[in-house]
Amino acid sequence: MAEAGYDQYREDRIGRANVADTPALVDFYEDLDRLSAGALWTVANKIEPWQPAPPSVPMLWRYADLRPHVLRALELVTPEKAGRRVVYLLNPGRREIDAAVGFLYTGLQVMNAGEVASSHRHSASALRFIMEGEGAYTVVDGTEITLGANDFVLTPNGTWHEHGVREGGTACIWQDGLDIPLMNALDANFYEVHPELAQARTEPVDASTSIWGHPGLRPAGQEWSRRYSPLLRYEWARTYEALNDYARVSDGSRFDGIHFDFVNPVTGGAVMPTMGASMQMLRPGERTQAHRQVGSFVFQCARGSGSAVIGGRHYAFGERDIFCVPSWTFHEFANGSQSEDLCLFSFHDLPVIRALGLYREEAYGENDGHQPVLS
Ligand code: 1HN
Repeated sequence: MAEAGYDQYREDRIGRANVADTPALVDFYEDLDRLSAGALWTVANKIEPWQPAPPSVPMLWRYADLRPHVLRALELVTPEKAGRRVVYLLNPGRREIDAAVGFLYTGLQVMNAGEVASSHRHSASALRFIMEGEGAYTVVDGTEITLGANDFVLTPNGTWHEHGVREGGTACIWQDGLDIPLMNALDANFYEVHPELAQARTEPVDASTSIWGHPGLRPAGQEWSRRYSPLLRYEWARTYEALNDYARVSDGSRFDGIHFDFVNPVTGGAVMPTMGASMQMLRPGERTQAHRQVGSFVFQCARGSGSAVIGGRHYAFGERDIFCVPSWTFHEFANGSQSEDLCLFSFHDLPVIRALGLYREEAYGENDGHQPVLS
């Protein structure tokens, strides 16, 4: 559970109704409760915080801790029986909705060479960030997509999708990110198994990349009006080249360093209606200033190592470690290495926050932009 320092950090943001219990009030509350009703002032502190007061706590999940258990799952269950063979990450403040942070779910999926996980579709949007292994692929709406380390891949809501690892490949692990808790909170989730278990490949392998994956070039005459990006894979080699190219001419953001959003090439907007994703780079020795945003974030260290201060708590992380930043929580990053760059992949719910007009951000105003670290 959250430690005392962090609880205080949360408590300080919550307003307080100030009605003391009397015997008459207790009677009153009991009468209301029997009618499935309640007095607002008894819950006002909980449901009307002055500012977002997320039940999610900052978390760091170390890959070195998780990986042996992810591999253990290979021996324990098959994709046929399990549907998807995944170890998911659970925020202690979000147990009841199985979220990693806010209304975002994340997990580590593992498949062996020659395995397939059957096709399904759902209202939830999904994304993948590839961690290790050779030969993985996913099939999204008739297109097979090759998955390589640090590739970012979309499985938009409503699309049929299945995964596998080709014969001759190795055990593959990737991070899944889904808006499942949000879909369930909205009571909007539908789920369907493909009648054939595997879909027909109606397009050539990696067709979406060949058509839509060229910066500054839009395929003439190709219509696209769906609410998600037609580009389904954002290849690491190109992303990394872009980061380095940007870094050559700019210091980027004081909060995020060299920072790109993955976007829908048709609209320039987020890749899916509910979730967006980013890749950022901190140069050797770089330290960012703290800010906070309305929105929940899941990060994966894609390259290098570094540290973060999130809500006053300090975390040191290495490659493949995953951490989260709850909404409206100050966070800052540092790359302590003097020779290696640090790259952070992240996904978030900002498309929802922005669509509802709820986005805000604020810089940490004191101490040159750096939070005091809580004991
Ligand atoms: C899902 O469809 C996948 O397709 C992975 O690989 C994880 C977690 C919850 C709901 C659907 C996948 C999921 C999921």
